Amino acid sequence: MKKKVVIIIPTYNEKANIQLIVPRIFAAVAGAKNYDIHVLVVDDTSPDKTYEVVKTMMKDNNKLHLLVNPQKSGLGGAYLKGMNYAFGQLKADYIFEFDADGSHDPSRLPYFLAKIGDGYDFVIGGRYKDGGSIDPAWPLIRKFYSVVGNLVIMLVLTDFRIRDWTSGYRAISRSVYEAVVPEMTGERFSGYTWQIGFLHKAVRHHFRICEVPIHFVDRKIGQSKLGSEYIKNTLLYIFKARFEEIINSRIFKFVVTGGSCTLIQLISFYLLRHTFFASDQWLQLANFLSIELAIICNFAISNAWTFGDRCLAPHQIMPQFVKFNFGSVFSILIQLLVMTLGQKFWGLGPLITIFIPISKENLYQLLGILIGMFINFFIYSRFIWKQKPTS
Ligand SMILES: Nc1nc2c(ncn2[C@@H]2O[C@H](COP(=O)(O)OP(=O)(O)OP(=O)(O)O)[C@@H](O)[C@H]2O)c(=O)[nH]1
Ligand SMILES: [Mg+2]
Repeated sequence: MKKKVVIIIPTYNEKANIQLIVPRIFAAVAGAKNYDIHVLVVDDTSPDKTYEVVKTMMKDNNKLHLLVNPQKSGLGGAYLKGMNYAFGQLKADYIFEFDADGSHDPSRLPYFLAKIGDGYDFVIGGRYKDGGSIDPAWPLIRKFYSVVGNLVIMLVLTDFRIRDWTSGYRAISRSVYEAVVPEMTGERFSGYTWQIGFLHKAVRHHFRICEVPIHFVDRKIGQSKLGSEYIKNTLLYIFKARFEEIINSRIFKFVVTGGSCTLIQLISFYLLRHTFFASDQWLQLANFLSIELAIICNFAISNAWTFGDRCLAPHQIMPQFVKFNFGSVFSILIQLLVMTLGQKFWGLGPLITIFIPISKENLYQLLGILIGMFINFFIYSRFIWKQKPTS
């Protein structure tokens, strides 16, 4: 059966452009026999009455559709409504994002379709891929924004596989739509940030994404709707998204948990050594007790937070805690060993005063903790909070 493809064109004051682009699109895909191709114009009640022109064209083209928004809802708002309509009422398998202004060359459409045929979920028209280009006549400032913008996005999101994050020429499958759109909530996606946000979320869902080279032509008719808020919103989005990713990453949580427990261990050891266990014969016992306290805290925080997604059931807690202690045996032994070696070769005694007097034993302890930490991460993630088998 033929796959249904809906090419969504958001328009705002594109009366002259829309008349030219629609026939060019249908001509370009006339040979694509495996696809049933439709065009959906999403117009925000343009003052120039773009929608009237579309209505007239629809009279002799039953594959041309129109959605009119009573209010201007921005590029993202238009695409959201367009996608809901295309995948809903029109029952599309794929949609395209496509500009009305002639910047996107319809003759590239078959290349996108070929990639869809190869099983890709997301095909981007890439201007910076080998064979792609931007319009040499583009004002320098626009080139700068586009090139530097893409570079900043790649750096902040630390993803260099995609070269053109801001391209508005794209093919998107139903499965991407179903996974990504529920996450596209909030005011910040109503404008041009839609493009970056949508692609970023698709990347993080591990969809199959590729780029086909395109030549980007500057618009000849009408005005650009790109505003300065685009830069501000984009920067806000990428930094916030990356920050959220980092603080939600397991390695970050592991480091914070480890850091807090290290602090608990250092403080409790210090307090023990300055109170009940001041005598040097109690050195290793104080060391051991502070290690055990840190282990208990580590277990509790890890279970609730670091490995919270694999949180243990109540009946598993005790046995796993015992296992956790056994798992920490290497770390405990290393810490006791470092302390013993330190005492043997460099002795005990004062070292430095940073607000409070620090002794050599505190340094040995810290060293032991750091070495033990590396071993712990490996053991915890392999044996205690094992990844649940995927069904
Ligand atoms: N429905 C709707 N369409 C919009 C809106 N803003 C822009 N568009 C359309 O989105 C497409 C891209 O907008 P452009 O202004 O060309 O933006 P651009 O291509 O990034 O910028 P230029 O290269 O300067 O043209 C065009 O077809 C516009 O008519 C909007 O608020 N609502
Ligand atoms: Mg444009």
